[in-house]
Amino acid sequence: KNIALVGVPMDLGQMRRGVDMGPSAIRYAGVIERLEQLGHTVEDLGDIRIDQPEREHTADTNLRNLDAVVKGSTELATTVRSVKEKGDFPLILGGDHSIAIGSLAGISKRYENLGVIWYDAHGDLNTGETSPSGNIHGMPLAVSLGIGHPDLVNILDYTPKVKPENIVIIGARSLDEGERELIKERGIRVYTMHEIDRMGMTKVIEESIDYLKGRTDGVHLSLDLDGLDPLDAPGVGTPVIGGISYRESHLAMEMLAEADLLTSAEFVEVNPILDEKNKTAKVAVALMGSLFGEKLL
Ligand code: DIR
Ligand code: MN
Ligand code: MN
Ligand code: MN
Repeated sequence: KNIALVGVPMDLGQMRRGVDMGPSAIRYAGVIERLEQLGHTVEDLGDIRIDQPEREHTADTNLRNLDAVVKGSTELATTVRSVKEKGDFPLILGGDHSIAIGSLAGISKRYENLGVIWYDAHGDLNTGETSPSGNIHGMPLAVSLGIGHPDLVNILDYTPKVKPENIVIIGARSLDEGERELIKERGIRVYTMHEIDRMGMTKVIEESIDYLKGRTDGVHLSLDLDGLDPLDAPGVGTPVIGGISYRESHLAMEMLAEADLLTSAEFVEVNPILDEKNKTAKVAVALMGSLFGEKLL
């Protein structure tokens, strides 16, 4: 594959500063070498420019840092769109999860039915009305469905970016009330920790692949490192105990690699300030290895 690496040093979608250093931490953990060893061509496009906002709240909204997030998302969307136009595989490094708004805006333009695998402890399905925090990193999946602040929803001048029936959420264990309602109302497929425990990750991924294969013409993986258990991925801003293990995550990546289903991916919420000796970035890079075909034998 021709992989185009895009860093997004964004930390304005939530309150734990430091996640803007995620792309550096992931590069430092050896992502380029790891993927090149597998025979892929990697072009590092560097980092998207993120403005530092003058004040936290925009006058007409409770969404924190809205203008700066809109601007960064638009720039990311434009970059990712040109990567897709070249036919390369965008691998986007976060940054907090608000960056998925720009990723999906740039990617989905080329697809009639883009599928999305949302690997996360959270649903990221809040709006300004349902959000308990005002943090945009809790909203990107709703925004991509066309639900939320118009400035976010209309990035690159089209909406929605994804259809509810083309989404699979894996690893959920913390959902807000409005998110639960939206999941039920729109019929979004969710494998919570309960299903992962009960069915095993093998079955969860097999079902997800079968489900998406029939209905989509491309699939984006949006992997929030807080989907993993905090014991395995401690360097995240909103850890939730009882998560997906390191081994289960590797299995999931290996199965996705075998299915050759994905057309883009992003790894988000790596925060080196909260981490233990860059462990979480190293985990992210190990998972990317599996996702791009690494095998022991
Ligand atoms: C919470 C946390 N649901 C919110 N969301 C997170 O602020 O909307 N998403 N951490 O990854
Ligand atoms: Mn910062
Ligand atoms: Mn998330
Ligand atoms: Mn999360």
